[in-house]
Amino acid sequence: MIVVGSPQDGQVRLFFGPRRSLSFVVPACGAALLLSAVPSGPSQANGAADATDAVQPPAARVQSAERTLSSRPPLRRVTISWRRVAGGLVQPTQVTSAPDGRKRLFVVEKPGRIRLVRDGAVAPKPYLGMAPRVDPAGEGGLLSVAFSPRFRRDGLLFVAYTRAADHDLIVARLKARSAGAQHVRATTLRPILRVEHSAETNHFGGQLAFGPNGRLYIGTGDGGGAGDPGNNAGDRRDLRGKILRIDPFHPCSGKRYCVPRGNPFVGKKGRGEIWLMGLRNPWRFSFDSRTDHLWIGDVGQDAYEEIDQLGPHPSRINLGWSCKEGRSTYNANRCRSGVKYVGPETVVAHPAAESITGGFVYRGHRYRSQLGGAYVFADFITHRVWAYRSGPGRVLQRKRLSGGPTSFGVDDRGEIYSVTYDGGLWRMRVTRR
Ligand SMILES: [Ca+2]
Repeated sequence: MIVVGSPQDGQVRLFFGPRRSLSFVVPACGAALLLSAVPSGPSQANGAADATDAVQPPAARVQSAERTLSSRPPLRRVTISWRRVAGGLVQPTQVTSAPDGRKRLFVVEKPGRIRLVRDGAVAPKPYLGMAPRVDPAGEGGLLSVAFSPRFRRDGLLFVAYTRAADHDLIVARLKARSAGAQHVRATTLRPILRVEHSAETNHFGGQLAFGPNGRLYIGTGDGGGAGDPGNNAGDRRDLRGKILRIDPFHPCSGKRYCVPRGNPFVGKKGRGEIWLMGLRNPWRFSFDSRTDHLWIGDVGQDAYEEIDQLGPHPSRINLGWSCKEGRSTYNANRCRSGVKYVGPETVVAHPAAESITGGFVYRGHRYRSQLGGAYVFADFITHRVWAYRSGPGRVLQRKRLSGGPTSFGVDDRGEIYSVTYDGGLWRMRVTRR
């Protein structure tokens, strides 16, 4: 998310700081741009349109999920703005809801808390407090929560965090006493999966989301540094630089989860948990609630920020890194003959974007006629926001959301929210021009 290269390589590195700001910046390739990375006040948020548009067209191979686009107004006639719902959150990394109809939002805070928001009010007592277990160094911390699809009945939720001992990435299960509880005790936490990540404090990935068939999908970064020095993303024996897929509700073979039989490396050489490989730092992915397509924002290295779209049953599972960055060859030594690398849905070239924050396909009701089926995403550093449609009706636009959008989420009704690193929670609004 936050790292763009590394100082060892004479590139740029940004760290999350202990306070609600970026702690330092080492400009190497664009100081003017980096100045915009410093979170600023909410007054600038409902931003002005940008003049240019560097997003590239989608790869021809991608089948559009949107077949009725031409009947919808072009996105260029639509304006997205952001209404501040709450502030004072501490380095929020995610906003989400639980499938329980209670109209609550949950905001994950990087230092190790989850806050409960209802009707714009942040509950003073955290929903979950687990800071002693978390190492918030670098890009680490408490990075995601996902509620069980049967949360109403089982009260189970899952978190991803970097653990205090060695900042390895941990996926753990917790149990609420009841679905309506205002607080979940950290003592109910049970780690279920560990991903080695002790060498570096960047590129953790760390997103959780339930997808089709109630499987838990887990995004992992390539292990950090720059250029994937260990070639982890391309290694099918390594859990880093992947989207993993597990069944976290049943134990198997001495583990607290099972590997679904449909995963590509089951019965083959490679880790059975792997669903997709060849990712650098999947910083926020989501499923289209209508089509089950998986949309991934994969943070780029030097040149391209990437959006990937995959159907529910992708037959090719290597997204390219570190052979490819976007559609370009990044490191030819990492490219293997016989491997079919799946190209991105679209890319945004630097410096229009520097650290992509993947979003959601809009399936809410309120703005359905204007924005239905469009993918909304942003850039953490440049603060630009895009709405995107693939296929013949593809149109793009940019609006800024200042403060550093780290994540998007949807409420019970499918309306889109964002959290910004300066502590803001925002609700998306759409108007016709
Ligand atoms: Ca890629």
